[in-house]
Amino acid sequence: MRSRLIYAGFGLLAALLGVGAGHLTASLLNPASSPVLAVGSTVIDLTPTPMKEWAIREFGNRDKTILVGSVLLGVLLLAAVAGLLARRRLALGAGLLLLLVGVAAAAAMSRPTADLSDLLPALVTALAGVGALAWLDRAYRSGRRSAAADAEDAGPSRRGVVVAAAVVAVAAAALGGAGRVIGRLRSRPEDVDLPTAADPARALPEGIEGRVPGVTPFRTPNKDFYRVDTRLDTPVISADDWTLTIDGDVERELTFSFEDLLEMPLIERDITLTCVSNSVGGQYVGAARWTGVRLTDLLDQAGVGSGADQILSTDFEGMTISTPLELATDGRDAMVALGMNGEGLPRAHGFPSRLVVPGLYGFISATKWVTRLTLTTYAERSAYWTDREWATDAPIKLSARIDTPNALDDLPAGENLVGGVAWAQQRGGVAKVEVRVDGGAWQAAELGPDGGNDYWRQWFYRWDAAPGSHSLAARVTSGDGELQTTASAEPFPEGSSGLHELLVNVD
Ligand SMILES: Nc1nc2c(c(=O)[nH]1)N[C@H]1C(S)=C(S)[C@@H](COP(=O)(O)O)O[C@H]1N2
Ligand SMILES: [Mo]
Repeated sequence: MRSRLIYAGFGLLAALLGVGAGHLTASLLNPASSPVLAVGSTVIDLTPTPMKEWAIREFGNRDKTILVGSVLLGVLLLAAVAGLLARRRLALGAGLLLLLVGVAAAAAMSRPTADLSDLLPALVTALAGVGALAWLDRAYRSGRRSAAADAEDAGPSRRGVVVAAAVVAVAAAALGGAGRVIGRLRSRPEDVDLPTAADPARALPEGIEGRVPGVTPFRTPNKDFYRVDTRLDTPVISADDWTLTIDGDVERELTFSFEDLLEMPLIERDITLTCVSNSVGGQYVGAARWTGVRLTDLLDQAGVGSGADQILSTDFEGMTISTPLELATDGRDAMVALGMNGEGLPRAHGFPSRLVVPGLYGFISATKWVTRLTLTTYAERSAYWTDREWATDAPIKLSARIDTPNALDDLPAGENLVGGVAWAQQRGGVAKVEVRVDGGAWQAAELGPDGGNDYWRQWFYRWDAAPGSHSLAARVTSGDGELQTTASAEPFPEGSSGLHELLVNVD
């Protein structure tokens, strides 16, 4: 019994060492080829849409941590089994470990831009894992032999096993830790000197977050901006190697370098981005100042043919997003963005360059790490989320969110500030926000400053609260006169709707 436990532990340690060594190798070469991340990414691609939606709903921003954690847990369970097999015959246990690494290698190689060097992390994982298992097994067996030879004194030899196990554990932790540090260092943002925009934005007025505690800041700092994409790593792309190609149904196929784009006239705009997976009251929305080249400036140079109805954008690794050509070129401030809040794009948000199209959910417009814009038709080409049954035409639905108080808060009786943000991009912006208490009459809230029609607006309402339990709801009316619908819808397939409503207690 005890030797079984010990061998299961050997399997675990060997796997941890392998994963740590593989992760370190990948962090030096290509983060996406890390065995655990490669398996995780494949799982993301293969997961059916309803399950993905469920995970995003249940786990929110932690969905990826939970996915990677589950993959790791699965690997460790199987590694324990490999340890048990090694107790019978080392070759059996090593065989199972190699099988696991083989799956990871296949996952890493199945990525569209994979090359042979992406096999290296798996190779290192295999060597480290099997090597550690063999070494632990030898330490155990030689301990057993010397214990049998000298039954009086099994101490030192048992110590041999403990030392070997400790060495492997420390090495695994050190390698994994080094991999993380290197990964973080490499994904530091590159310095970009953004030229002054030829067409700058107005100065953004000061928000009301200082006066109304709990209200979301008027501008989202880059480090707090929500992140949604299909990746588990943060791509490290050098601006010097990067190019953007415009092809498909165009008169001239064009390719721009990062420098080329920086030399073109830049526009600067305040735009609120929203994810289609945002549930009512959710956090997948953020507001930033974007700097970039107007999309139509680039398309006009290329000369768009008359047949196209779709811009199919492709990221550096072949992930695709489709945008309705007509909407992207109808005069709105769609851009190939190079800057976010006065800096180059953070790597997590698309460095060197991404698309930003006001008024469309990110999944049909906001391609990060974009390298290609192909003018084509919906009949001819489909994109990642279209293939997963999401809508192709998805304007952002207008919505009001209550940031403060929080649901189930205990509030003092008397005046309380209810506040939040509301958005109605490409619908004339936010003209009115109203608050309803306990299903009563809608009351006008006070609005924060105006950041433009594509930007969200803060709001607050002075509520004279009586003791008891109360429900609060908010709704927005756009500058175009559209009132937010009460009809509730799930994010799939074209965005959530309904009122953000919550319960609070007043003492
Ligand atoms: N290359 C790439 N771009 C992408 C995605 C992606 O998965 N891959 N996700 C899109 C989605 S669904 C949204 S909502 C926005 C989010 O942008 P952010 O992470 O900068 O907030 O990016 C879009 N661009
Ligand atoms: Mo999204």
